Amino acid sequence: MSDPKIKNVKVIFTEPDNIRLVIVKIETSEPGLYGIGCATFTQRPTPVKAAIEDYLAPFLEGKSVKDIEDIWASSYVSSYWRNGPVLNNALSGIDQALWDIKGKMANMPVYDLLGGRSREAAPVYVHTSGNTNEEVGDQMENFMKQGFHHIRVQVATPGYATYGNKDAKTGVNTTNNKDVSKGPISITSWAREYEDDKLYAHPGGIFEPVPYMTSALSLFEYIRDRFGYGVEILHDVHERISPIQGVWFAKQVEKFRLFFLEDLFSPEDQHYFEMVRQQCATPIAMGELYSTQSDVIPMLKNKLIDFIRIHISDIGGITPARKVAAFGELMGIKTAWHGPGDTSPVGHAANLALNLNCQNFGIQEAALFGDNTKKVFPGCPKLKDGMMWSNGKPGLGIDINEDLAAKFPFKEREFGGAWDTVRRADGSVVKP
Ligand code: GCO
Ligand code: MG
Repeated sequence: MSDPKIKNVKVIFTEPDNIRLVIVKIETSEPGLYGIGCATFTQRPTPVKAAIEDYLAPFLEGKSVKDIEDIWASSYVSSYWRNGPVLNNALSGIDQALWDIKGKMANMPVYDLLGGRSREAAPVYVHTSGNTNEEVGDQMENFMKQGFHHIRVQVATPGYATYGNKDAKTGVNTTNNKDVSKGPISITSWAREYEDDKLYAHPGGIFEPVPYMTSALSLFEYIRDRFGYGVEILHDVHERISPIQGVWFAKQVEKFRLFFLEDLFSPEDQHYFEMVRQQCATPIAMGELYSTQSDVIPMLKNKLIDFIRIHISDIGGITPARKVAAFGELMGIKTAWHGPGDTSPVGHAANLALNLNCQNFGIQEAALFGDNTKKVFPGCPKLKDGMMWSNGKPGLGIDINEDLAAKFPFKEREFGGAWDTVRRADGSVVKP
């Protein structure tokens, strides 16, 4: 095999469908041989670009593309202080692009480099959300008709803001609960107005745990009454309730037999999972907020979670993710890599390579990519019959149309596109 060198490392910004994506392209000394990788930290794209262009590119140009392990390890420590979503997304873009190149050089898909497939396609889950239980039920029915068996369900909390329901209008004047038997009346002037013409990663507004838990439990009851217990439902708490409320909620949820309950606690409170384990058998998913491969170790070592929800570019790409997956396999814990719209199609292709290879694959979160996104990324993984399918092409099997990508520059966003602040009725900040 020839020994191509890293000739040029490019960072490509593109926003084909209202989500900012960061892609790394590595061009090699071998004409026509290049690789692409996902470095998408959609809330902070510019520091990722700087970390690559100012530091990793000069550090790597001229090096052989072959030794991904050495490139990963030397880049990881090249900043002395390491980890975190900025440096690890930068590293992930490089890492995934090198795996793409290695697959192309070997003329085989990355999952074959990892040891071949353990399944033909990867089951996925899709998102439903609505202002009423009926609305969520109707969306679910629609997805079930398309063959989806695993469905995430989120519903608005009347009178308050809610995670996962982007339609929920928020802001001071629409947080309109005035009935204290339903929840506290918001007194804060610190919450910002929700403006239709603004692009938000996710609207903020006023969130209250008790009304939220009440509406979520009524949703699960409604869904099980309407569809029975055969279909798999998932729910994301998004770390918004207090630890002890989380313990209580996990017990209430148990009877609805969820496929998994996600982000019940924030990483800062994850020691509470011991309490949940002692009191109920609700399957637990955790990890999208981890920004280093070692964050998950205590959760795997003590069997405190059932599904690893890591956003693989946040820990540095395929190289660390396959090791986390292997550790999970030995502990009987499955993967459920993070994969909403702010994981680029390249990131999904990387997830898919691991999903087809790893014995302990659990489920893959699917994003329904927009038409522009599919055009910018030829080879975007396909969804059919509730599964994500590989096209079997060498490398990650996906490409980027740079000219088209350039036609979708990042749109202006207030505060550079920060996640909007979520507050309690008294004005205090809620983890989003
Ligand atoms: C999920 C996540 C996302 C994140 C988003 C952050 O389970 O898909 O919670 O919705 O909130 O990716 O940008
Ligand atoms: Mg989540």
